[in-house]
Amino acid sequence: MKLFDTSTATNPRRVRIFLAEKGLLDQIEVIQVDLQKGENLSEEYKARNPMKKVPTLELDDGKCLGDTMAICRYFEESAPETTRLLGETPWEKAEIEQWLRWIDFYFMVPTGMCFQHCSGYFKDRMKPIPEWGEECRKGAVKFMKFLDQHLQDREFICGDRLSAADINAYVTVDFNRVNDVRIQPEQAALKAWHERMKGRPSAKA
Ligand SMILES: N[C@@H](CCC(=O)N[C@@H](CS)C(=O)NCC(=O)O)C(=O)O
Repeated sequence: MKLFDTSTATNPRRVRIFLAEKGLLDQIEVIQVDLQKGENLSEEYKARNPMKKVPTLELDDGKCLGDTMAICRYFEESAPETTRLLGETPWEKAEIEQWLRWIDFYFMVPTGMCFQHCSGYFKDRMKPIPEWGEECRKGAVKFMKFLDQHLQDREFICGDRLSAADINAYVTVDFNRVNDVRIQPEQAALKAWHERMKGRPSAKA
């Protein structure tokens, strides 16, 4: 299996950490895609992922998945003996799904939009609107406050063990450094959770 990855990008990092937690990362061939050079825009890449984004997973039979959580779901289902990261009971699965969607819509999207519209990183392929980027920055700041409150007296975002919600939120908090959105000194619960996540071997993936 091949994972088309960009080591500095947020979405592929979610997959790498997810696979590392399951002990599956070393079974995958990782292929770097240079986004700034536009390698993801080539016809060859587009044939694998029509959205022209990373990550993409290519199975040994040539089938491709071009979405982070679809890739994670594939491994959750195809390797049931590994650590469950998307829940086991109906409640756990639903609660994790809720958080994954909250994190995507209210944290990851504003974070990505702030980066794209304020930095102009993709100005060769989109028109940056810095005012919109600034609005999105506020969304990321607000979600980090919300996370800090949620994590008072909790070790993990959902239930009492690690889930993909922790992984996705952790990766997004980390990426916010490029937007100069940081954990505030008074956000002790968020900081402690971030330190715990950073201390896991998977965080290096
Ligand atoms: N919903 C997609 C989003 C993937 C995505 O936006 N990836 C970014 C990197 S983090 C990308 O490939 N950007 C390249 C571009 O927009 O040209 C997923 O979760 O897989």
